[in-house]
Amino acid sequence: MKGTVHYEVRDNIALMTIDNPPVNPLSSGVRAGLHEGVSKALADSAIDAIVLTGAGRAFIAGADISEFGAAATAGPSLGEALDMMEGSSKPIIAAINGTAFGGGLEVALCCDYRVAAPSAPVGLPEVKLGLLPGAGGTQRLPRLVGAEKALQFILSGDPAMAPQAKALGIVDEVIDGDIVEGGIAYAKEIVANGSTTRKIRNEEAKVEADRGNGQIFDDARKMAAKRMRGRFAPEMIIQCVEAAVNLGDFDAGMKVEADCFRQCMTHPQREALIHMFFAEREVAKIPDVPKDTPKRDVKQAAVIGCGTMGGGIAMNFANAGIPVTVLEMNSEALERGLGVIKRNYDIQAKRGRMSTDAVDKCMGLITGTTNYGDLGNADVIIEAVYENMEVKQDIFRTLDGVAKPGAILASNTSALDIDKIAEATKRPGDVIGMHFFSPANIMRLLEVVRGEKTEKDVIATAMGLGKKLRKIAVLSGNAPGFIGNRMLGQYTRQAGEIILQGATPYQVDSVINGFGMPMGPFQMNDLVGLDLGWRARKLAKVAPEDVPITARVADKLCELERFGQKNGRGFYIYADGSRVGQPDPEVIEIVEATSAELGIERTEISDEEVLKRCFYPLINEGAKVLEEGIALRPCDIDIVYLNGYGFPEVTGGPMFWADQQGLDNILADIKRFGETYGGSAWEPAPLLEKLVAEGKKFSDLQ
Ligand code: 3H9
Repeated sequence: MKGTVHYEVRDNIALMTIDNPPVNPLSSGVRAGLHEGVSKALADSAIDAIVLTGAGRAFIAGADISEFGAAATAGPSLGEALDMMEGSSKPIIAAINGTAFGGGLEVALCCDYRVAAPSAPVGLPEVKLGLLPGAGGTQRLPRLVGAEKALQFILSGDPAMAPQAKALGIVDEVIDGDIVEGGIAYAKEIVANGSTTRKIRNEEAKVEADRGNGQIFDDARKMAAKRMRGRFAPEMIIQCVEAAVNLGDFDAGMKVEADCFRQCMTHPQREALIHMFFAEREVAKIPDVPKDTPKRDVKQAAVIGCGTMGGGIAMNFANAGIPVTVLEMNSEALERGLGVIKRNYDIQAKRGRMSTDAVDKCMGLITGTTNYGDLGNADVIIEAVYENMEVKQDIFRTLDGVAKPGAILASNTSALDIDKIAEATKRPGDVIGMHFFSPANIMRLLEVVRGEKTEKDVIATAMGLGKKLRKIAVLSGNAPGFIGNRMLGQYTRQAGEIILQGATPYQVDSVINGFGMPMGPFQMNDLVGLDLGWRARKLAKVAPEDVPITARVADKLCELERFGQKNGRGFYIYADGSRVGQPDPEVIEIVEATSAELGIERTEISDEEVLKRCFYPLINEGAKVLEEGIALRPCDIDIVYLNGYGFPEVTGGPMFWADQQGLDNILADIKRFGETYGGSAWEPAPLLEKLVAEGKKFSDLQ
């Protein structure tokens, strides 16, 4: 059995301490320990009250989610342990020492009283895992705080710190100092005052007051539709709280909760979201760079280039309290870049996301320069100039001359060879890729790219720095496009082909939006700017017949000065500076004319085919990326796609989604499309074929 509950007696008080490191989830041993401890205390006439607390940094982190989907475990269920607690004739006091989440808070709600350390967060985050509080939380919380507040609390899934939880009515007392001593003192006071117990299940006043008030639930449904579009759990939560309010019978409400919880547990969204929870933690683990690998100190940073990316990266450092110097080629560019940073901060302040003091503090941490000599004290220098190998090599050659020994030299390249960049220096071990995603101050993903000679402590430092900058860092091998952009190439190429074969850009975008991506490929093209590729091709004097067919439509749009969102016209029309584009019949004419020029016959393409043709080559490429060791595990790819490309969270990422579709089905479709359309996109990855032959999934590789 996993985990335990220690039992000791202090002055007629039974002290039960949950011990299941590191965060005390309710594993089998904890459930058994709770059941056993409470029955022991009840059977001992010398015990007046029970204090329940957690060892280490958490009270209880919730149900043990690693047990979900596994074989049933031995010992009492959580329900049985909670019934025993709620049936106790002796008062039980939860002394919440740290995190009380999910089932952990529900345990506390089965206690008669709750006291908490000021720094303890309490919350019901189940919704984030596609679940609902299934241990009575949906029935007890409305009885404690009313339906409206309970719904807000459960639907947001966000924690409240103990003082805020007290204001809400969830916690009875916030205790400074030793929480166990405080809890015991509180218990003695209860005993001295007549040992009154207080069972939330019997408190009806708040739910009675809400009965018949349908507005509360209408509002909750509106909010869920707006903020959690496509999510299954929120409606289940609302139905449970409705039952708590309207049924007027605690046990009947518990039955509704049990039924809704079961529906969530068997829903694919739950599996996907729990996969994401573990994946986020897994990506930090690098087999040959163990957790105890020493890290270099990063007290001062520098960024080369103060354009959109460089400015965003500098903001990340300032936000994390790390002083940063930004270097530009000349004072005009520098002033412009610093001006953009200030404007971005001002917008955040205006939206109430930052105080003006915080803006001043961040701006105070950013220094501009045009002189490489000023970078000598930086512990990490990130180059963020445009994608050109010679320019980058020049910069790294210069950095080699000015950076202090041991400084980490990073490139923000999104696709170029890190080893080639490193060759420009005499210290390739200190060179690494740190690929931020635009807008760099907002997007969570950081691809850390390991060169052939990158030192392990440099990798450990870059991964740790990602965490400090509040990013989620994923390690990638050094190959063109790394993980994300390499796979994306297949997706965008397919989208380009599909519109020449019969679909419209608007059909493709609508299918991809319907799948849950915030942007379809053509909306994305418009955002990035169609002119980037067009200008590059002009500069390189690419002959018209050599322009890839998938770029022909975009190039024609550019010839008509339709560059995308930046000038209000691209694949879409953006009226009056709106960021939401409207379809334009002229674009469809251009697409049709291009098909005709290329001799491609247009036929109707179903939405189902559009979806498969966009994502299956991306997944196939993902299998190649895994095979080549560019990504460590399938879950690393899932994290990249969720945090860098807007892949919908409820799918669990492309590789997890592929497993759910069935790899055999995907392989069969890839072969079928290959026969119809040909091209390298449809050459099945050997790993995909191997997994299908062995009846395995990507998740079997973890
Ligand atoms: C629930 O309670 C359902 C009930 O309503 C109904 C039941 C019938 N289980 O995040 P960290 C592991 S649903 C198993 O790095 P931190 C985690 O994987 C649950 N394992 O630390 C990691 O393992 P490893 C509702 C768990 O200090 C290690 O602990 N509860 C669980 O940054 C350290 O985690 C939640 O949703 C768990 N519940 O953050 C809370 N939690 O070292 C989920 C953590 O091998 N947990 N682990 O990689 C969290 O939000 C954060 O982990 C927490 C600690 C804030 C607790």
